[in-house]
Amino acid sequence: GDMVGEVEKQSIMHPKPPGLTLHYGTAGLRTNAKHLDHAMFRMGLLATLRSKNTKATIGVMVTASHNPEEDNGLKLIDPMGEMMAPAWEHYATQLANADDLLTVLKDIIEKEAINMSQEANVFVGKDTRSSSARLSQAVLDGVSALDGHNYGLVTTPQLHYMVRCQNTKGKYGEATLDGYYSKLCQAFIQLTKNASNRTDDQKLLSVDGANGIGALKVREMESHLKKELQISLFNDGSQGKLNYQCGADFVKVQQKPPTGFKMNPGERYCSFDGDADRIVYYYTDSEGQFHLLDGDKIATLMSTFLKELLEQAGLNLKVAVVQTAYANGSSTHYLENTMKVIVRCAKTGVKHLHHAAQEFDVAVYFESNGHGTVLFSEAAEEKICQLAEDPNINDEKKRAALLLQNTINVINQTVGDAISDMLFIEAILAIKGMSVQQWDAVYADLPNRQLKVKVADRRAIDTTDAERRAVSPPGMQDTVDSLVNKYKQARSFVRPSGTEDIVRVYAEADTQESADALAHEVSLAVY
Ligand code: 16G
Ligand code: ZN
Repeated sequence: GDMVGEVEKQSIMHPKPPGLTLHYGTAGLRTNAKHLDHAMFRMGLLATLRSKNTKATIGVMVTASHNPEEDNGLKLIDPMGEMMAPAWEHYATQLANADDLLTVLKDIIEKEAINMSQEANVFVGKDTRSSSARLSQAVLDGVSALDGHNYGLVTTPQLHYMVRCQNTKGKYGEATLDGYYSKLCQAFIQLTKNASNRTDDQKLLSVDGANGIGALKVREMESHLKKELQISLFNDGSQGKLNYQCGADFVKVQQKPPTGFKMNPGERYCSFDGDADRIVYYYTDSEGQFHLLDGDKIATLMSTFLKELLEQAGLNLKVAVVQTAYANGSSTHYLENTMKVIVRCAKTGVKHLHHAAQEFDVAVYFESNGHGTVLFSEAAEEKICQLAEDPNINDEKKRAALLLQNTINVINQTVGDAISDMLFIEAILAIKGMSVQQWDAVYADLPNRQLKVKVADRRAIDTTDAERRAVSPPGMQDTVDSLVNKYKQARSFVRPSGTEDIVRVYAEADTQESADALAHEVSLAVY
């Protein structure tokens, strides 16, 4: 059809650098922004095809998340706001690397039997990187959609949200930023009405915006919060560099506050990453000791809150928590044995957790690094709404049902969302009258250590059991097992990184010395 002819002309403006190979992986495409123009144009083409193929709106987000400012990248968003189906990731890689673009394009059209006269609709968004304006224009050049929409600056989860709203005809909300803020903030305000004796101090929260898009969007949202949450914004992009010495990844990896942060003992702090799909909390105690509340602590807080409400509401809905192998053993133990919720382990990467979570009535999923959200099945949502409207129930049930209903509305179910997670966490702490120290004290993290190991070929390592055990090279897992047996409360695993050319080693044990020693010994056993 027309599109192919158009592509021939346009692609001359977006030449592929010779010898460059890109890979569309767990985090989409990501590399130095200098090398991405052709890939952006081509992903605009792919989004158009995906839209015709699904007969729905598709999203394209230009961002490299927590990577340095010099990098950029892109992710495609499927109709319900989830990440693009794995089957199409392969097309993305093929298209990004094709020397003969038209042939690959025609191949995809044929294989997927795409009706080229079908309308396309693509939403495009970008983060605050200096290269994002130029690269999102390249995407738009590739989008030959009749009804494309350029959202400009948005967080990654905001674009996921817009796509879902658009494809569910308003059932999920309005596909505008104002619609997003209204839905989340109204739910937040309703939730906090259930917090008795909330003091002004408890309404204060310090947010590290990683000098990125999250900071901008928190500012935009502020008036919707009606002072029920009073945010002090740091690293708002006015001075510092994106993700540099700040942000969720820095805080999690370094186990310390963003550089230059003056922390007051006992106060709550949180950090977003560069595209605001990750969040971690932290505080210092009266001795000046730093405490991190990561994705595991967040999942515990959320799942406990939900389980208690479902019990109060008398609803027979099961709560599950989906984690990865990196989840601290104490969190898994607490969830299984004290909270008695179902715990599942999924492979690293948000799409795997999201997929596993879809099996349950109510599922909280989080990676330790702070990416996560809550999913409610359609049936669960229906039961909750029915109960909330039932005139014949007692006050306790009514309160629980209404809280659950507002919880559904405060959550962005399409993907982990720092802003939405923050509002939900703040609401839980307010309703429970819980301080950040009390939240932290729910369980104590086991000391742990992560190491990177350089090997000749990381693909020689194959894993099973959600990456917790290696099946090759032969004998390696046996060695790891015998090392683990030397220590108390110990656990260790080895997996090839999906984002770097290295192998990652994780170890935990009863003391930091033991965890360090175990990680070291296991890293020597990797080959
Ligand atoms: C990607 C994933 C992140 C995961 C990380 C692991 C998404 C959006 N991002 O950044 O969730 O934690 O990869 O990296 O899925 P690794 O394979 O190098 O350990
Ligand atoms: Zn991110």
